[in-house]
Amino acid sequence: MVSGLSKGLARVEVALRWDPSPLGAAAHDLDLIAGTFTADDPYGDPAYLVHFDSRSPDGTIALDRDSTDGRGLGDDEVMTLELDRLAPRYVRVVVGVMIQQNAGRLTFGEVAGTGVRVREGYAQLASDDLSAAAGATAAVVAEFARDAAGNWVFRPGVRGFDADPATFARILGTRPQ
Ligand SMILES: [Ca+2]
Repeated sequence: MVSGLSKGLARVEVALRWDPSPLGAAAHDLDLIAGTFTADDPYGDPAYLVHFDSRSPDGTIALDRDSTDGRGLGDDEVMTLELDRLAPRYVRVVVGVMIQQNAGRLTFGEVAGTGVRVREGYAQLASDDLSAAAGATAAVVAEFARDAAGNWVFRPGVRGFDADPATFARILGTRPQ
């Protein structure tokens, strides 16, 4: 875990992997998505979103690797977040995974080999197989927030949402129950 003496997180990476769908079945397309939140509405509407089709306006959050089917070795989607470069008005960043629902309802429990890792450099902050969200179609997988001193800290935890991608993009910042 992040030490109390830490200067705060600077550059973190969230990596997602999953296995392709069975032969003959529709492709399983999972997407990493990040939402940023400002001090005046930290649990409300995202200030902006970053995903396969949307870039961060200041380039601090980027999707470096994108997949529509989970094929290939290693991580299928990778997002880099340069938290130390975010403007002070941003106080919270939420990273989620959403499953495209192109061929009917598809949950994490029906996608093989799911895994999310959160790293800063060589330090692993979290690793999760998303089994806690087995019945969900989207999930928050990592949250970063500024502490009282303005330093970025990591808040681990996987939280499933029963929402399609468009809905999840709107509500991923809601306060945990
Ligand atoms: Ca994808």
